[in-house]
Amino acid sequence: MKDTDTVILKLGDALIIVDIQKDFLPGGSLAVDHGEQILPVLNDYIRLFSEAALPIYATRDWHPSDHCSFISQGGSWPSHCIAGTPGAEFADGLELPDNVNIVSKATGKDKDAYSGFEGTELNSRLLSQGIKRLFIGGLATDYCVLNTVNDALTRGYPVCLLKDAVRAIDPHDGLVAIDAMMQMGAMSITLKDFA
Ligand code: VGL
Ligand code: ZN
Repeated sequence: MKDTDTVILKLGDALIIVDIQKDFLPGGSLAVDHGEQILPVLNDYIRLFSEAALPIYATRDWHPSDHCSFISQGGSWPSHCIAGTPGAEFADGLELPDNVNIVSKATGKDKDAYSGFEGTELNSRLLSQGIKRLFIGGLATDYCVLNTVNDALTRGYPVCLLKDAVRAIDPHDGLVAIDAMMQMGAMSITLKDFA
């Protein structure tokens, strides 16, 4: 975006907050370094969307205790975000509104899903709410944010990546992921771009 442009929120916009769960934050079983730094930024985005009466979605990793992605099952991750456990809860510092739209993903034992669109009703809910453009931030840049953004672009939504509200599991992979999302057509914005 050009220096002189500002983002003006409009009807048809929605905020998608990806996987801000205790297990992905310091102290959690799959903690993203500095993940807590994006909480106040996401809270600012939440306020912007709430004040404009625009919908807010929050995805969550919602795994069974024997999920295929866990090392104990031959997968590559420590156990994390087991449905109904404290680690799967949204972070205490995230100020989600009461009317937040929650999307649970990777809920079956045999399939992982990094994208909020994969195996969920996210797209049909967006369509039924008349959503035309998505603002996406959260954790982790190199996995669930990357895949959610790519799926959104593939489904035809213009996407604004909230660059000041993402953190990566691997910082280098995070930079590569941001490049890939821009290459796919996402626009990178920060809070400063709002009027
Ligand atoms: C995620 C690894 C495993 C994520 C979820 O939310 O980015 N990463 N499960
Ligand atoms: Zn997971």
